Amino acid sequence: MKLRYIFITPFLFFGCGGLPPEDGFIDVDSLHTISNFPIGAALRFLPFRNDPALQRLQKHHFDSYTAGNDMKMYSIMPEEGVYDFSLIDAILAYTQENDQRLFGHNLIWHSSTPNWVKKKAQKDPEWLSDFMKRYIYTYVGRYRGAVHGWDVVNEGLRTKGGGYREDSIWYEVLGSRYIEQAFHYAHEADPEAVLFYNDFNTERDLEKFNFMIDMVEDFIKRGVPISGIGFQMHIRMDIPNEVIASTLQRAADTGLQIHLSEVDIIFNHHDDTRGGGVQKLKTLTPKMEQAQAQKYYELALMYQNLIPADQQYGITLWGFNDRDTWIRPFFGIQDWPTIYDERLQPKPALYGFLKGLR
Ligand code: 9MR
Repeated sequence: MKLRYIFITPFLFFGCGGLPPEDGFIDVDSLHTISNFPIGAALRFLPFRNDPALQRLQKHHFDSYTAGNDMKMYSIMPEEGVYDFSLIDAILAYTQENDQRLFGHNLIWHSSTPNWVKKKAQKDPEWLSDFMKRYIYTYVGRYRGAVHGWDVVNEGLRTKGGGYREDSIWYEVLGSRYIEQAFHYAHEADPEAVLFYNDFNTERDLEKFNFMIDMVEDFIKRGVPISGIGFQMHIRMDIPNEVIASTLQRAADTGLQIHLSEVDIIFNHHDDTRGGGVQKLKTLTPKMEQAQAQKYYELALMYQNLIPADQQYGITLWGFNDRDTWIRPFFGIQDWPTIYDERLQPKPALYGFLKGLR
């Protein structure tokens, strides 16, 4: 495997001249219009649908929509036997009106599995397998042809290093075969849907990455209907580009679709656990903003240069402003990981990202 060469040049990403109007919208190029592949953002629909400023920016920049939480199992089936699709129907109507792709995040994830499912599964292991099948058939079947692709299994591997995630009810009860079973069920429910395995830190934890690639290649060999690899890409400023480039390149060599599915770029450190942030930097300086712009630029460029055009499923940002970012509440630190600031004003990062996509 040869690493294709990337040219990365330093560049100053200035903000725009003039004061932007009140709602934060300024006449800036549209990310998705400039890009050759879809550009998405994850959003929570309830605040979003009553937030005209955010909607205006979202319509301008994005042609792919990921539900931050609304499509997870705890949202669809908070209690036994009751499917609640009302919010998804509203999201689907919004994306259709605005000509956007709806991406399904996610079907099976230990962390979005409601407690009632866990309790029942512990008492009655066979029930879980049957439930998974019914859930996927019902859900994916309902949105057949409407939801373009799915994170079928999210974070099925250990946080660090190789191996399956053991602290998951799905693994505990069903063993590792639940992963491929979920892909089969999703494919049977919608044969056209693009089906992803999605995980975090795989762009930098090589042991985890290699385990994932072995799993994916084994799936391909045995005809498990996987169509893509999702790199969440919650990265830090100090994650080396060479490492990111080598994992992206190797993933592209599988021939599958590659989705950067939850991008943000943080300055501070954390240990991947809730409350585990380390506040090294307390304020955002212009120098840091420029460095972050450069990193967004380089990431977009790596994706463009290393992933063949027909495998570019797109780049999705996990929230696109520092007001709504999950990083602050989750890790308990102040940080500035996105392309718009707290007041929905563009940051240099937006211009860096635009330049990389161009
Ligand atoms: O950003 C999401 C946060 O609001 C939720 O409380 C949390 C649990 O459902 O999930 C967060 O999103 C995660 C995503 O679904 C999977 N990858 C990691 C994301 C950040 O934790």
